[in-house]
Amino acid sequence: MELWYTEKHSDSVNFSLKVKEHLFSGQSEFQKLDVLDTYEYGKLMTLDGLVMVTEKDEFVYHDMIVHTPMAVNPNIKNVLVIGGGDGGTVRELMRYETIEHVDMVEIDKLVCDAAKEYFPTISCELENPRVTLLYEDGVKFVKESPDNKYDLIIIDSTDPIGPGEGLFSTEFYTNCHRILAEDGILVNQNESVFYEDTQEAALKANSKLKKIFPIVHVYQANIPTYPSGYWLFGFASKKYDPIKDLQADKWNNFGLKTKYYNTDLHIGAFALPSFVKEFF
Ligand code: AG3
Repeated sequence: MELWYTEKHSDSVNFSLKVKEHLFSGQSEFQKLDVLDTYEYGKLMTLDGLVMVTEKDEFVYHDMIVHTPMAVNPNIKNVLVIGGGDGGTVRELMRYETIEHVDMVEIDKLVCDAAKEYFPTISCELENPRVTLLYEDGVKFVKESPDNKYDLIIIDSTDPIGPGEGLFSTEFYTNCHRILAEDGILVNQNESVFYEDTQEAALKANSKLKKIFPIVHVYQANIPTYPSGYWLFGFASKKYDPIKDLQADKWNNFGLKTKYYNTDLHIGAFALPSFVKEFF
């Protein structure tokens, strides 16, 4: 007998992985969480049945969501991560000795607990003393944060359904803008435009950001386990252009060994295919 996991990527497209073992299933007050061990992608975490991270391709997402803004402003010291309960974003941030503090606001403690238990290579920096982990609603947290507090905000969210919905709202982005420093950068996971199911979310997030920030761009990465594999991130800033202000030499001087990100790829990631350009 074979066991397969399937995520519906559209009404007529399924994505399936052959499963070795179903390791964990839990229900929090917010969502259902499962951990599966798969043949090709190693361990995989799903929330409400949708892939969040796999051991094999998480490096793409976490490299792109962290190193891209860090190479534009290598002086970033104070960071806010919204979501990101698996710990991958914090792990990459902690590689910079220059980062003084990270507040991570994850609504669901179960995500962190499962990550610590089943994904030690991803969650390994969650207990770092430079990280304050808060189990709170990110929407409420940004509403109550003081002005100009953070140099960088990373929105490491789920899709805009269930607990992630408010993290795609105008009110949330407006508060993010207010609590960012004058040279602050916001980066979000911006869904995909390939299938209609995620396209609307991708376009809405971008148009809302454009109404609030003077500089807004999307950039791309290949993440095989997300719908279509063609995934977008949003880059919004009050001051920095992601290409003109790229500090390649400074970033390369950090000497970080990265499996996906590099400063040549940084420039390429903002060069969008023609069909994508038409959307933005
Ligand atoms: N955040 C989830 C990205 C969206 C995936 N969507 C889907 N599979 N339908 C990933 C969190 C990684 N730290």
